[in-house]
Amino acid sequence: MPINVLFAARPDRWDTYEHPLKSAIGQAGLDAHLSMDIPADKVDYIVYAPNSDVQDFAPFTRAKAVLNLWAGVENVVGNQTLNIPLARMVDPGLTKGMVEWVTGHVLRYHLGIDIDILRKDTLWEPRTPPLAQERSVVVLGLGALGHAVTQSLVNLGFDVTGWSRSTKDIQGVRCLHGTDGLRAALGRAEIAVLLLPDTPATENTLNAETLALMPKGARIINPGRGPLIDDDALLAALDKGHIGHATLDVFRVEPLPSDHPYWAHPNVTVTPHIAAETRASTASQVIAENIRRGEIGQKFLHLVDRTLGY
Ligand code: NDP
Ligand code: OXD
Repeated sequence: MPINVLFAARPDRWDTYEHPLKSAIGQAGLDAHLSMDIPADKVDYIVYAPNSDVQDFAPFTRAKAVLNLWAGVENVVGNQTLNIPLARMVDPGLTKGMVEWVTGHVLRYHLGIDIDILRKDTLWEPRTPPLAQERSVVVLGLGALGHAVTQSLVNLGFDVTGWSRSTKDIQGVRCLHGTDGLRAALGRAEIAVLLLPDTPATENTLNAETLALMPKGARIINPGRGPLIDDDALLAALDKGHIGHATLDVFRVEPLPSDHPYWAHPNVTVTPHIAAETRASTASQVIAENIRRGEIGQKFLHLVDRTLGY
């Protein structure tokens, strides 16, 4: 009997995923039937996007795991009907995309790319851009994405500090943790990158008190999640000039409402949650590997800790 794999995502994602998923599942040596339409009580695995129609997992009585297509699980982790393992997405393609996006924005701030573009009426005042080694960058979150980002920044020569919940040892990175670690990290954050998950413990990591710890003129790049930042506190810090600029890819409400003050703020760049996307070709291999593991009773990769929320 084939393994039944339900593709529970928005219908427009099917065209992107059907072929790569079928091919990865075949290459993993699995006999599987992949479809968007399988009776709930016949489903063995659920390939899942939190914005799909499936919100009640109770009818999936024989399913062995939910395999999330997204890295972030804040919209599914608390689902009371979900009592089977939940794996989040760690996709080499997504990671590459995030590394490129963050590195690009760090370089944009570091080199002053926005500032140095001359108009006809601006003064011709050449300014030597600093070297990366003179720039302190702090990455909050050292998981799949944060870790990879630190490596890219270290390779460019930046002075990199990372902060996470547990202790870490990453070559070339000053690794800090805990409340004191956050204070020390932010104290040196000329540029801060947020790659934390959205959990009760990370909400408002940047608030009035922690923003005040950052050096005057510091820049913030948030591709993590909107709730990591207290928006009113950030706007106040931007208005005072204490925070020099913020590049925000994620928001508490998306799309960002048209009357939100971020749109009009001269020192805020808004991007539409595009920092990194799950790439079907590489992500399909991860999903197929997890189905293979499930079939031979091995532990799933990238399991979410439901108590920690990520
Ligand atoms: P991981 O789960 O691999 O890493 C999360 C990191 O955050 C870990 O280092 C973890 O610490 C740290 N962390 C969690 N809670 C705390 C806490 N309370 N205090 C300090 N550190 C904490 O996630 P990823 O790296 O894969 O992804 C990070 C986030 O990026 C996702 O959750 C998602 O929100 C966002 N994202 C955004 C995208 C976009 O396009 N904008 C695309 C993809 C992801 P420890 O290592 O000790 O566990
Ligand atoms: C994700 C995202 O969590 O795209 O994968 O934000």
